[in-house]
Amino acid sequence: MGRTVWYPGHMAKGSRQLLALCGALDLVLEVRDARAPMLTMSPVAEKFPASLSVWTILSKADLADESATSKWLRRFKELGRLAWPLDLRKNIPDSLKRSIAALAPSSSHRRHYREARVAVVGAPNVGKSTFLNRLVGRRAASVGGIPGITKGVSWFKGAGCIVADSPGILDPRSGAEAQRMLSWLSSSKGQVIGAWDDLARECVGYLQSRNMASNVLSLWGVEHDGAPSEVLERIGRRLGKLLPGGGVDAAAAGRAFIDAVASGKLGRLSLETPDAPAVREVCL
Ligand SMILES: Nc1nc2c(ncn2[C@@H]2O[C@H](COP(=O)(O)OP(=O)(O)OP(=O)(O)O)[C@@H](O)[C@H]2O)c(=O)[nH]1
Ligand SMILES: [Mg+2]
Repeated sequence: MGRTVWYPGHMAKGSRQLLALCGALDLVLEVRDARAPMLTMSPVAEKFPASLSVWTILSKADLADESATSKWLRRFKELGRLAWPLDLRKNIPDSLKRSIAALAPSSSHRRHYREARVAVVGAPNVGKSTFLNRLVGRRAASVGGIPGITKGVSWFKGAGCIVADSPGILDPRSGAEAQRMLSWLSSSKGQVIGAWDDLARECVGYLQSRNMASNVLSLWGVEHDGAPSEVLERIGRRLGKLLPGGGVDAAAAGRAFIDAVASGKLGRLSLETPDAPAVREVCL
């Protein structure tokens, strides 16, 4: 895999802004993608002081493998961390809204403001702004299918709290492999490092290595065995992604495959489970 690591300027700025305001926060809501809770861990949340509570939202649970999500919930529980798996296309549970609305500002903040201050943080495109909109009950923050929609920290009035949206921040230590895996979970309209066919071949290879390729490709009736380039060739033929001479248009096939993986067209899929070796060793 390529070595280029993508770290746009707004991430460094967003990270600085969040760290500067952490002294004024009463709660952090960290949004992670339920399909890859380790890969999408926020590098900012771990820099906050241990005294600041962090609750985890496992977004896009509608796209994740249900048994993998149950395992993640057990793992979070073992670690004493609160976590909610949510399909943010729907309303969030009233119990979660009530728990947030019931928060009071910590004693050191009470002199300055009456309502609790909450920040929504997380990796790019995990659904932070969608979650914030659910929390405040209106389309307050911009949402989009590609990473990098939110560029800075902004505050919104919620029910019983003030909520900050923040830009998606990648872990600068995560490396190109982890970043490329994250693009398997985003829309194919997004920016990727390298070519779509390379990305798709890597994704096929990863799914094969985790025994997930047959599940994913059976829906298209594509044989999952063999070298990833052969599998991509079969995908291209199956989808009719052909060049004028009749050969497969590997880039178009790759893009269609990634889009189908990301959007759930090939069924529910989790890239990570707590019992499988982590792509990246990070602590929960
Ligand atoms: N299927 C599904 N899609 C979701 C869910 N949550 C968010 N999305 C979609 O994911 C995409 C990204 O959502 P945003 O809320 O913009 O994500 P973000 O984390 O704010 O992204 P940035 O600001 O770019 O870092 C949008 O297309 C949302 O509609 C979910 O639970 N399920
Ligand atoms: Mg956003």
